[in-house]
Amino acid sequence: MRVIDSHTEGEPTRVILSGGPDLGAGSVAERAARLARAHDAFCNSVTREPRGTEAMVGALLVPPAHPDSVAGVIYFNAVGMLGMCGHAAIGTAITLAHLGRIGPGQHRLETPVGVVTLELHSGHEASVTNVESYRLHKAVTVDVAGLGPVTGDIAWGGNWFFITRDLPCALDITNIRQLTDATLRIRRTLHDQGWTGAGGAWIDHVVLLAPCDGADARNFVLCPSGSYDRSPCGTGTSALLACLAADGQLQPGDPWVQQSIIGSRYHLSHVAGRHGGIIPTIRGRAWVTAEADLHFAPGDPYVAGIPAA
Ligand code: PYC
Repeated sequence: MRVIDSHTEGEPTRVILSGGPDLGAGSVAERAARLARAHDAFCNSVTREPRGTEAMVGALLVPPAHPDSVAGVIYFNAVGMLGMCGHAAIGTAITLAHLGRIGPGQHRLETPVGVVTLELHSGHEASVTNVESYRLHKAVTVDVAGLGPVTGDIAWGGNWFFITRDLPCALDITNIRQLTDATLRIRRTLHDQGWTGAGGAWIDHVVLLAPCDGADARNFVLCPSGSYDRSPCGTGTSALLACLAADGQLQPGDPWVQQSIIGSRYHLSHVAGRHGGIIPTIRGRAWVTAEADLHFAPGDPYVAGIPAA
């Protein structure tokens, strides 16, 4: 299986160029549903140890449904599918540029939740214009064991997020264990109390937000696998901008700088969406880290990855 690895502001992406399953014809959403239904072992083998890591996002390139798109892509992590993925879309842009498949300018990329636009800038920088993002519920309060009441918004940015400013401790890299534990509890409580995204979707990401010197905010983001986002989370910050716009705190075109828990940054802005939400654009940097062939030797007991803890 031929792959190219990259990291976007610290968060890893593995683009699968060949050796993935045949998902047949149809929209990227239909092919993502087939991947989720029938190809667990493939996804796990790419993202889980010993070949992957808990933070790894796989990006399976598929032929686009429309000829004017540069590619279709299905994002997944060590526990399942992602609708969209901001850091991995920037990683995909830099990888496609590395392969000579795109140059400067704008390119359509089909994802299971809609078409996004990639724009390659100079050097290692790219932008992704995301799907329409919106807030579903404002100021939801849940009583979390060991933390007390936690209030936040439930919003969509290509994945589902709970976004709160109620912090268990400082958003500092030395507090990763405590932040992970707190956000896992928040996520479990939301689930136990019946809070979902649209259509009953699992709220699988939690964002903790704090003021920040030199940026508009700093975040810690819990991802579905239980790992944290090393980047400032493109879909999470899209969901945040949707909340700020809904509250009148951010106007179309206003710049927003989002810092991650490791100190890396995205630059964002938005325009109004067609359905009452916003269309965010996320700008960040990515670097190719490896071009490799993954091997799956007969008899390897961990050929489909080590089961998630
Ligand atoms: O950048 O959207 C993102 C993302 C989601 C999960 C990890 N990164």
